[in-house]
Amino acid sequence: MAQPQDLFRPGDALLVVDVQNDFCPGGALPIDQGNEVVAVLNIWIAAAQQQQVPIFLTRDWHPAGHPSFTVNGGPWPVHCLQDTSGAALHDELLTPAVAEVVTKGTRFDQDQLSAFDQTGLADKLRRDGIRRLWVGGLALDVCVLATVLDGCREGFEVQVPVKSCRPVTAEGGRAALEKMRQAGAVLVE
Ligand code: VGL
Ligand code: ZN
Repeated sequence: MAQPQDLFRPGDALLVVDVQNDFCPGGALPIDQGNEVVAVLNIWIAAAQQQQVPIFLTRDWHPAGHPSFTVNGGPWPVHCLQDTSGAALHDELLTPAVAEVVTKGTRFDQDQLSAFDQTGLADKLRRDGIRRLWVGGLALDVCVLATVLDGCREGFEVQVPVKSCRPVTAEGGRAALEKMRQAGAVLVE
C-alpha cells in the first residue's frame, strides 16, 4: 500500500481538522474512536514535515455563548471553549513548529464549520502555490465534510485518507463520503 511519503508531490499541503480533546472519547462532544485518527495523522504529519509539505492544523475555538451551542439554540453541546483543555489539540498529535494553526468558530453570530469559512485560508494557500490538499481529522461528517467541499469549490484538488477521519454518526459518515466524491474529492484507502 502506498504510504504518505510516497504520495506527496510539489504543490501539496496537509490540512488536519479539529483533532481536539472535546471531539475524542471523554470530551464534551465525543466521537467514537476519535482518538484513533491521531496515530494515522501523525504518520502524515511526520512525512509532511520531512518533505517540507506545509501543514495546517485547524481548531474549533468557540467563545462562551456561541450560537452553535444548544443553550443558545444551536445543534451542539458546549464544546471547544477557547483556552480550555477540551479545546486543546490532542496531546499525542504531532505539532511541528512549522505547522500553522487555523482558528475558526470564533464568531458571535454564526458557526464556521469549514476551515475556509472567513479564515483567508484559500488565499493563503494560493499565495503559497498550493494546488492539492490532503485533508483528515474530525468530524468526517461535520467539519471535515465542510472543509473538503469548500476546498473543492475553491479549486483545490482534495484527497481524503478515509482512515484519518471519524464521523459523529456512521450514517452521516457514509453520506459525507458520497458528497465528497460527488464534489470531486478523491477518497484514499
Ligand atoms: C465540529 C460539531 C461542532 C467538528 C465542530 O469539528 O466537526 N462538529 N463543531
Ligand atoms: Zn464547534
